Parts: sequence; structure tokens; C-alpha cells
Amino acid sequence: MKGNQMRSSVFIGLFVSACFVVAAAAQSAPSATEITIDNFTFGPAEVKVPVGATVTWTNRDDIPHTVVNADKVFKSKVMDTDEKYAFTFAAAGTYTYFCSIHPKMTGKVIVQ
Ligand SMILES: [Cu+2]
Repeated sequence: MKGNQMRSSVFIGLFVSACFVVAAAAQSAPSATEITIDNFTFGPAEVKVPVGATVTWTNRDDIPHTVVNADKVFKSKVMDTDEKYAFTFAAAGTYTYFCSIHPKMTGKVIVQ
């Protein structure tokens, strides 16, 4: 019985993954939805993404950073080295953000 359940969950997992792949392929691939934080810099500092896109920030510094939107639409926890933060943009607009620990670090996500 346990083996069967295991196989079912593996199957469901594969099915769900396949759906994601199909959904991702159907969308016009956004140019950059991965932003890395390296040497106190968001890179790229500005990205353009379609509505509904998920942007993921990864901290590659050995110093903690945050991602905080100036209009408080999104706010990450403190990210240690190699930690990630993801936000899905449901509405069009220009979202500027900064690191609350190092406010001179700024970036922008343009959702259209
Ligand atoms: Cu920082």
C-alpha cells in the first residue's frame, strides 16, 4: 500500500512539473526574472517582466541583504548568503526597491 501511494505521489509530482513546463513554454519567456545580489549590487538593477511574472532575488554576498519595495508592496526577510526571495507581480507598474540594511542599494522592476 505504501509503495503504491509513493508511486502515486511521484506520478502527481511529475504531472504537476510537466504542467509548469508547458505553462512556462506557453508564455513569452521573460528576459530576466532572476536577480542576484553581489558586491552590494542588485544585478541587473532594472528588469522588465510581464504581468504575472515571478522575480527571484538570490543573495550571493557573504553579507545579509533584504529586498524592500518603496511602496511596501513586497518585503523580504533578511537573506543570508545563498538565500532567495521570490515575489510574483500581479499588477503592472514600476516597482523600485532597496536593501533596508544598505539603503544605497536600489533596483527597479518594471511590470508591463
Ligand atoms: Cu544590503
